[in-house]
Amino acid sequence: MSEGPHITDADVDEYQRDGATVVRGAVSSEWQERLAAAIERDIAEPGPFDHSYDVEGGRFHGNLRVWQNDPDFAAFCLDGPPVAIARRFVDASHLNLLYDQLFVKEAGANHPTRWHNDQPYWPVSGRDVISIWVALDPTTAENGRLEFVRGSHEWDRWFQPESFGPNNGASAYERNPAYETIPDIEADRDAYDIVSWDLEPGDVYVFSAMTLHFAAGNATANRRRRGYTVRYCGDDVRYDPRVGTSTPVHVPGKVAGDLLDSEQCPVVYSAT
Ligand SMILES: O=C(O)CCC(=O)C(=O)O
Repeated sequence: MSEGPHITDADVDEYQRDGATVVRGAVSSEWQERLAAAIERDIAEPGPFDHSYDVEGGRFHGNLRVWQNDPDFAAFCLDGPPVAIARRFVDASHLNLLYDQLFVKEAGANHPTRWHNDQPYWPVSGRDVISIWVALDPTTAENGRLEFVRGSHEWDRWFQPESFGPNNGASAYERNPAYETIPDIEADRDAYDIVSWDLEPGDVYVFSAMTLHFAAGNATANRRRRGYTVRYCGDDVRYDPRVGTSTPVHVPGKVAGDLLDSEQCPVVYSAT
């Protein structure tokens, strides 16, 4: 495993308390170059879970499980910096890769990533589910930095998944009666404790799967915003294919209560 970036106890405390934090300089320029090239390969010839769309002004390139289609994404997810980062933030004797995902907002793709928390979309239960979002470009309010509702990972509120594309709100997800409709956070921002950070290339956001987050559209004329997220699960996580979860993340052959260990969700760290 590659040696990880410097992460302090205060960073870990912030993640545990607020549900989100930032690690500066987490991904070397060599890794950034490999990821940038892999992103261009996926844009030119997308893997099977492509969920890209055009909005007025620009294109959004989204895809997931891209590590299964490209050796550089695979090396990054299985043995690269995010494994060391996840190990530092999650107290785990066993870590599985859940999946990875591309979020490329080209200049002018001025469409927000709606407020949501991730875990309602995913067929997993447990608390130790962590995402590491890698910036490949300077990421600011103008081109769609991520924003988080501080502490929302502790609310235990499961919001109904909705689609993210231009048909925002028209759900591609089955409705789960146990989930609630998400409030209109954007219309009432002052009511929430929203935190955000600008990132430089190689910086990462680290956030819990239950933390509410959002990203504005890319309102710039000439700055891309390439984000690449890798997601891991720790000891307490089990397979839980609830109604409303995202089909591409389902693991064939698994039933509720199973460990995730599989070709799709490989073990990236084990203490034993
Ligand atoms: O990059 C974005 O716009 C959204 C990212 C996101 O929602 C995630 O990584 O879970």
